[in-house]
Amino acid sequence: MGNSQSQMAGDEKWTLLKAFLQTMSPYQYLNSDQDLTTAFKIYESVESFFCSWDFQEATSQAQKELESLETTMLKIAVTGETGAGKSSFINAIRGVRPGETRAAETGVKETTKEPTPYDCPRYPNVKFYDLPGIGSMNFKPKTYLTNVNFSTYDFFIIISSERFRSSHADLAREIQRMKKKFYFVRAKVDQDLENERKTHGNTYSEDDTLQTIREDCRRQLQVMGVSSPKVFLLSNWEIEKFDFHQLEDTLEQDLPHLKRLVFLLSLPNFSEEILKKKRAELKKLTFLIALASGGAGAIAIPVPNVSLKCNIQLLLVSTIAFYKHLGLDEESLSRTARWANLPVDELKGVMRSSKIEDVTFHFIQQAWILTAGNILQGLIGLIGMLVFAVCSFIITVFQFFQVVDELYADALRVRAKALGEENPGDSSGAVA
Ligand SMILES: Nc1nc2c(ncn2[C@@H]2O[C@H](COP(=O)(O)OP(=O)(O)OP(=O)(O)O)[C@@H](O)[C@H]2O)c(=O)[nH]1
Ligand SMILES: [Mg+2]
Repeated sequence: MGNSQSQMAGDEKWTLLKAFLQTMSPYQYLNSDQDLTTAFKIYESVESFFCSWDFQEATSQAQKELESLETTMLKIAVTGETGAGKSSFINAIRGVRPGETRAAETGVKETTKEPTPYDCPRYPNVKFYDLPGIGSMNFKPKTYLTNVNFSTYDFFIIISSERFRSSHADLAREIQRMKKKFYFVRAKVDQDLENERKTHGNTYSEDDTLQTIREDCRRQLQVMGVSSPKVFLLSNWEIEKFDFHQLEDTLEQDLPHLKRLVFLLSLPNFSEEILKKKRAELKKLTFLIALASGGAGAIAIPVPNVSLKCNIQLLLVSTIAFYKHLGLDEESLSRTARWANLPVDELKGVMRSSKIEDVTFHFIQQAWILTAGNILQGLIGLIGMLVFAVCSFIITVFQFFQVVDELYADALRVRAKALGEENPGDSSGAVA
């Protein structure tokens, strides 16, 4: 089988693949041209991978990549002056409300004296470290950074509020000198705006005030020798406003591949943008899972007339993980329900996917056989030309694409319900 595949000319393969994917579109597993193009490209590279390498080699590489995703750690240090809003920020970015069990303690008197790690509820491998306040008198950035063990962190977020202080720039410069990245956050801008409004009455402009603060922070950092500072203005009380999501985007984009993914998956599902990004990343992950599922642990699946193999256990674990990533597992739903002050059953009531407790080995196997049936039916005439391993791979990809789309639509419905938006059931229309 492998030989006939490798002998096929490039154009012929392309035509076969196109025909194959076009057969798929009536099943609506692919949602957009972009999905199709991505699928084409990935299929091509996977196919050449299968042809030029040992299949076991390909699957074990995919398995290793999935394992490293499980073990990738991300440590984010949050520092800044005492009382600036560091702990409040750590709660806000993790989607945790003050007073919850996992919340960082906040308050008007100095509360954080030791670096304290806070896990992300959905992803314990992502930790925010609440560092002690830097104070402003005789601040020695070098000693401070040594004391907090600076080298263990992936990057720093410096939180300031009210006005710029030289200690901020001293710290930023020292972080850069130690070859680490930092992001400068001006918190409590809600308060700044309120003060400006009271002072200037009718002549007050929110945009102008924000621009002035932003420029002032940037200029002062640069004057004190900090190069290309990234400055974000935000309120820990109103994360939908100002630069909160821009900061999340920037952190995500600046991280290397696996850390980027774990950071994104750790973010709460408050914004539709985050959910959309998660959906795209989970679809990409699908290709890895499909590749890995053909290796160790793969069992014969009873599909009529074809000998296909798949590691259903891996698909089961991955499907359950996808519920978690999209906030649809029992624990996440309970947290969202507490956050929204709603009975958890009301959130579950808007979901249309299978209940997580029904997702069993048997359930996944049946779903796989069903997808295989649909796909193979459309492939009569072509099937003989495909490597069986590639067939199993494609079936898994399409099954998971469907799972991701269904769970994404549910995540939108749950989000809408939790935010009190009307007709949450209609949110599925947003799936593009
Ligand atoms: N208006 C407003 N108040 C905030 C914001 N962030 C924090 N606060 C308030 O500022 C005070 C200090 O916040 P914390 O988050 O405890 O500050 P901290 O930097 O962790 O303080 P220490 O741990 O003592 O160094 C608290 O009363 C918060 O409620 C914000 O964005 N806007
Ligand atoms: Mg604190």
